[in-house]
Amino acid sequence: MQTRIHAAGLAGIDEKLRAGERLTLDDGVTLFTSPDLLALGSLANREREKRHAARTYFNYNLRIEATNVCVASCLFCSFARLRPGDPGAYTMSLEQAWDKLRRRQDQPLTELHIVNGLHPDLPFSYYTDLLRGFKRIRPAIHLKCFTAVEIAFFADIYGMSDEQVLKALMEAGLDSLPGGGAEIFAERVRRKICHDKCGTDRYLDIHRIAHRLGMRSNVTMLYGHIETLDERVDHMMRARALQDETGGFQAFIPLAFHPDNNQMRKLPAPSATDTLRVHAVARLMLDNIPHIKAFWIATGLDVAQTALWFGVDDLDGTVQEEKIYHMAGSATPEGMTTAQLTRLVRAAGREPLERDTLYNIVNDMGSGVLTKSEMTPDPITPAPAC
Ligand code: V47
Repeated sequence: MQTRIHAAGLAGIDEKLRAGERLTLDDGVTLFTSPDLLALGSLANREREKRHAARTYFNYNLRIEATNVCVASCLFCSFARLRPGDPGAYTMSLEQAWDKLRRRQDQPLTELHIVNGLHPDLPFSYYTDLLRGFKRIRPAIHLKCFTAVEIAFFADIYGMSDEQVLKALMEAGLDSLPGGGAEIFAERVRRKICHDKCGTDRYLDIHRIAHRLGMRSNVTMLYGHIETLDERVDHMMRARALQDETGGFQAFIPLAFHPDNNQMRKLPAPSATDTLRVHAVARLMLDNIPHIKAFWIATGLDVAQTALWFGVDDLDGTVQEEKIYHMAGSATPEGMTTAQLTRLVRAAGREPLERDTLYNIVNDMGSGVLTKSEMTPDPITPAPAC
């Protein structure tokens, strides 16, 4: 492989990685443009195995999208409907939303992942009651809810600061933030594809505040549309810079653009090799974010499985009832069982572990790696390298 890495023009980057040196924007672009996918993959795999050996994480989670009414007009979105009453628009009553969890009492769910459209008419109490109700039904469930874009929207329409919104939601049961809404941080792209929602600085600041308040969060990147390679690497570096400050990001999640039923439908979906490259480059650039997640609903199952050799150590979870990607053309199943995820990981020659949202191991799937130290969550501290 060393010969391949040299032939691919990646010897300098290889040396930097071996020396524990940080990669630059130019290095990231070089990685993207190097023709040898396997050379790139082997570098990313080395970094992945240094952190996680063969371990591959997933969790038992359920999605709830309580409303798709949304005042924003993101060009890539197939899920949102502008006004209540528009064809396909829906808003669940609190009882309807809570029922989604009640009906799964027999399932060992550990996480509820909730994201919504930006609904102009609901009161703030809808969201706090929503969280309180879920905790009443299942006190131990982890509530990973509301993107930074939703937090900014709540602050603006309910006349609160971002911090006040976060504190009020935490008081009602919020445990962490998902990474959605990041899209591409470069202002050029944001202006074109999502001009009327919270900008990059505010997105990052909301995560900064959430980390300061003791929550963990994720960060995503929507790729495969109009962004340049420089803009992809710049996006990763902005996430890396905030992680240097706070240490609160758990996972970086590249999200493959899906073109069905939205205003960018003329663009092709990103290829499998592009998807493998993005995940591999993310592993190499993001030396301080512990996990690189392949969201199998977005990548497809086969590519997610292959990505386990291209820097990825996390497959999200069972992801039952996902809507955003299925409305945009994802052909993946509506959800996976832990047995199916386990088989998929083992078939790739990796070691499956069921985790909770904070990466405590809840089921070692028979591998015998469950130890007390792995069950203790890491405290949040600034972590320049992991
Ligand atoms: O922000 C919307 C993306 C995101 C499309 O934190 C699209 O664990 C592709 O954030 N094609 C929401 N992508 C999903 C999300 C997420 C997913 C998995 C795990 C986590 C986590 C968060 O979905 C949006 C947007 O970037 N999106 N429409 C589309 N047509």
